[in-house]
Amino acid sequence: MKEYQTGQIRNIALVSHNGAGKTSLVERILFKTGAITRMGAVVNGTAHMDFEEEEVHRNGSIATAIAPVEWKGVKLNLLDTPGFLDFIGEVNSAMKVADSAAVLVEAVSGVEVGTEAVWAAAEAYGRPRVLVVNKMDRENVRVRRVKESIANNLVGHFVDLQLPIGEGPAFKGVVDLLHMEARVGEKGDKAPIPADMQSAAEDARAALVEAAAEGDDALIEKFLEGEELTGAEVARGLKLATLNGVVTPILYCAGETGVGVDALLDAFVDLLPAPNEVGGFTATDARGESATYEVSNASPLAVFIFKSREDNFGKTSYLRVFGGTLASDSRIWDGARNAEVRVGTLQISSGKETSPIGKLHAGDIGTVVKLGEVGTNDTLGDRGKVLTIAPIVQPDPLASVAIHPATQADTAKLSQSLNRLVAEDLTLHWSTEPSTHETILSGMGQAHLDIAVHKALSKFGVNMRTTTPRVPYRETITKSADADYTHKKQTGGAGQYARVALRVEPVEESRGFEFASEIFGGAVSAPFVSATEKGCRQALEGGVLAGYPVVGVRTVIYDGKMHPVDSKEIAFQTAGREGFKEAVRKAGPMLLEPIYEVTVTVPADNMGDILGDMNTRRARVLGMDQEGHKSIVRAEVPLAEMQSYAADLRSMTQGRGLFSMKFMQYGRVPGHLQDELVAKLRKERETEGEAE
Ligand SMILES: Nc1nc2c(ncn2[C@@H]2O[C@H](COP(=O)(O)OP(=O)(O)O)[C@@H](O)[C@H]2O)c(=O)[nH]1
Ligand SMILES: [Mg+2]
Repeated sequence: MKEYQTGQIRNIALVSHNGAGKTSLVERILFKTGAITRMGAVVNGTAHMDFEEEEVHRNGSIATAIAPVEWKGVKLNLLDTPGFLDFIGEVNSAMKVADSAAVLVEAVSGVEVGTEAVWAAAEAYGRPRVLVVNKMDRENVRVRRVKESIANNLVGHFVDLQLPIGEGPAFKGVVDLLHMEARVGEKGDKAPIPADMQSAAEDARAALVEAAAEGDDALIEKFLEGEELTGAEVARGLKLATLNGVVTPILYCAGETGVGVDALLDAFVDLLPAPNEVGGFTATDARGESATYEVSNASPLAVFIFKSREDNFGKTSYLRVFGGTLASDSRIWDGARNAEVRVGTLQISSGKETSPIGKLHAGDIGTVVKLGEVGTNDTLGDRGKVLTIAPIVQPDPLASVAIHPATQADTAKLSQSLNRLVAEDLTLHWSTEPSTHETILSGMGQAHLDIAVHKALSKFGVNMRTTTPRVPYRETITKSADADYTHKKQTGGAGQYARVALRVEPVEESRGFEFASEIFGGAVSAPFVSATEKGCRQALEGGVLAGYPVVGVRTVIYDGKMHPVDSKEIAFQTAGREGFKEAVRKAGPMLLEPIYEVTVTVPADNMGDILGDMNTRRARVLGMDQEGHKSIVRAEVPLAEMQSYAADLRSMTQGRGLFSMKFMQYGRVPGHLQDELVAKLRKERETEGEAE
């Protein structure tokens, strides 16, 4: 592919609820623009944008793929994102590098929960957008109904840029209200407006002109004075109104059949902004000062990595040039690591196909292999003028599994392959939980985690089994207590002797563990006080109830006794450890559990069910809100009650509910549940011990 100047580029994220037809639309566009000579299809795994093994297998997208195509001399970088909510991370990264978004709405089902989620993402990034009513050819399409659904569920000022000619299987084309002409058939041939649509088209045109006037003060003045706006003024006004988000134009097409697609591409070129039309990019310099720079070849070099992908050939970095130009076979500076990075051959990627390119101009998107340590969210630039672009903001994880490598060989490769998985996907996290000795993989939902586990096998050859993670409980005390403990071993060989008198006191759990000495007169020497503390700390790792870490305890050693020969550090460690346990046992020990702040957004009709269900989860409702047709509930919920929430919420709301959760604090397990829970956890520990 040739080089394009900044003004000849459009970076457009295609976003929607799963299955609205983004990948099929891109396939059609690739075909229409001559990028491919045979149309593939999502359903049989041959769509060019669904090339990952998992995508072919599932017949749907799980990752963002790029389709660079040329239309009317302009390069459109179409970012085909996955619609499934588990992969919202891919939508966020696409939004980061897109200058606008095309939000697809399926003509029969209308606005769905995923539409609202991607709408919110576009809003969060301030991206101007058009709304594309797609699959217009399906049985049972009712344009009136889909427009109602848009008006009821999305916040915006929507205005028809087109009128559909026919609906359902009778869908033949669109009336372009900007040029007042019809575009019909698979090729988008120009034709006169059908006679029976003439008056409707005139009315719709009037509404469009009014909306266009809103884009510019001079135009609105002219409009209000009753003067006719010229065609060029309407086009310019509409572009500005769209850019500022005061208007969202609606278009109609059937991506798979191609009807309406020519007019759609025209609108992408004419209405959506080039990279240098969106008000620049913000970055911080080496001194930490933030400023806005023009997206221009003349600006300091700023290359942002928005995606990394590994396969057998190594790592591919997907990058967007925000400022300056980036040339193949050049050197570039990695400010974060203070190191020079060699850039090999730059590529233009279309799905999995790549072609080399000599240079990328400001605003363009490309890929390069083997950037070494460089990863997603890094900004590369000039050594003398390092700029940093803010990282992509990703949501907190919603689901976790415990990972168990299948064999010894898998264990050896586990952490390396987990590191590679999370480097590719920033909504995926892994850690080891010390209190349960489990390796935890967290992500956006069960499907997300299943796919990650599958990828570990297919890409890195690591086989792992998953289970529901154990809740990382903690233990604490509820009152003060004392212990006077003597450790004595004086039979045969060298003896051991230590006596310690300890007091444990409850303190705020966040204070963890504190240790103090109130020894006066040298009953226990300083090194043995330290040894005692060491012993107490050992005991913290596994509490007396069920072996979970102990927090919120202050320990005071206030007396003790040494033996002139048999006292040694190891003896005081033992006495400290055992004395601490004894004191804790008397201090009303109690289990603590992690509490999360959960936010649930559902259609208002579901509010009652959600609240009722929250009651069964030991939740404490913090607040309720109404936003349009949506109800929002915020509550504190113990993690133990949230393990299957994604699936439960889906069934309570027919998939129309969304939730997020964030760790808040540890809280006490209610008294009436303690004994049973402790018994259960002890049993688990025993079986775990046997298994090892
Ligand atoms: N009738 C009809 N079906 C379509 C159209 N576009 C896509 N589909 C079908 O809708 C399903 C989902 O399409 P896909 O492109 O994977 O949607 P995506 O999830 O948005 O990428 C597939 O079975 C397609 O064959 C269309 O324009 N008309
Ligand atoms: Mg897709």
